[in-house]
Amino acid sequence: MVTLYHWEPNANSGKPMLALAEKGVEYESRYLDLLKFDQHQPEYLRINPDGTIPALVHGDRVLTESTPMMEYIDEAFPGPPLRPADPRARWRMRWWMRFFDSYFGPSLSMIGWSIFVGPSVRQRDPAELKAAIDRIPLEARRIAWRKAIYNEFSEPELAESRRRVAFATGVLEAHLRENTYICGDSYSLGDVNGFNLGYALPLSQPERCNDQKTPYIMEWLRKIYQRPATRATWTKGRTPLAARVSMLERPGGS
Ligand SMILES: N[C@@H](CCC(=O)N[C@@H](CS)C(=O)NCC(=O)O)C(=O)O
Repeated sequence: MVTLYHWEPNANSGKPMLALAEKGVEYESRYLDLLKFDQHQPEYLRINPDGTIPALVHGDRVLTESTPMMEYIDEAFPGPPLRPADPRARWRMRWWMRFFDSYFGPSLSMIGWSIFVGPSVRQRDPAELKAAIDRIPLEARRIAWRKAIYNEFSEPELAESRRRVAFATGVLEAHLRENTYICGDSYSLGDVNGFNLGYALPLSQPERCNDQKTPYIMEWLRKIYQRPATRATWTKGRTPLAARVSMLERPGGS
């Protein structure tokens, strides 16, 4: 009844994976290997013509866009609520999800594509890579792939992404100094969203995100990693990306 097409528990794919796990919804997991361009194959384009992941199929409905998809999951299935009932708290959750998706996430993603995605595929046959790029349906994704594969992210744009990551990390730390979770006391989709993009910050940005400079972010990440749904979801990863989560293990496992 529920099928999720996803890549690693990471950035966008991890959002519905973790939301479904928190709700206790069983789903058929269809892993698409982004590095093998599975998302641009005709079988998947019949599900999502944009060729981006994730996509959720629930009965005869196909849902795309990971953040509204999480809200659909919370609304459509029984299980613990993942959105606060109070209007202001819900506004705050959505404020943060917007900030994560439109500001923090794209900057981290550019850095990740330049240091992980590009180098992971670059050595393949050039003609095969060019054909793979030409098959990508969305222009914005074609541009991102081209820059990653041919190492064309410019130094000014990478510097701007690093600046934004530094700024966003500071905003998040300040918020978590005053709030246990994104919406205050209750765990919500805002935390699911933030964890997916930020779980590896202590490894990818060690000079900015660490126990001395950002103790509240560190505590928040460790607390979320202790949740059974998070642990179960991160075992579904197949690349070294997901394995990075183990750095959030508390000393002594408590
Ligand atoms: N706004 C979309 C973005 C989806 C997206 O771009 N996902 C990336 C993976 S994190 C993707 O599918 N990339 C495939 C590609 O660029 O070929 C969402 O939140 O679902």
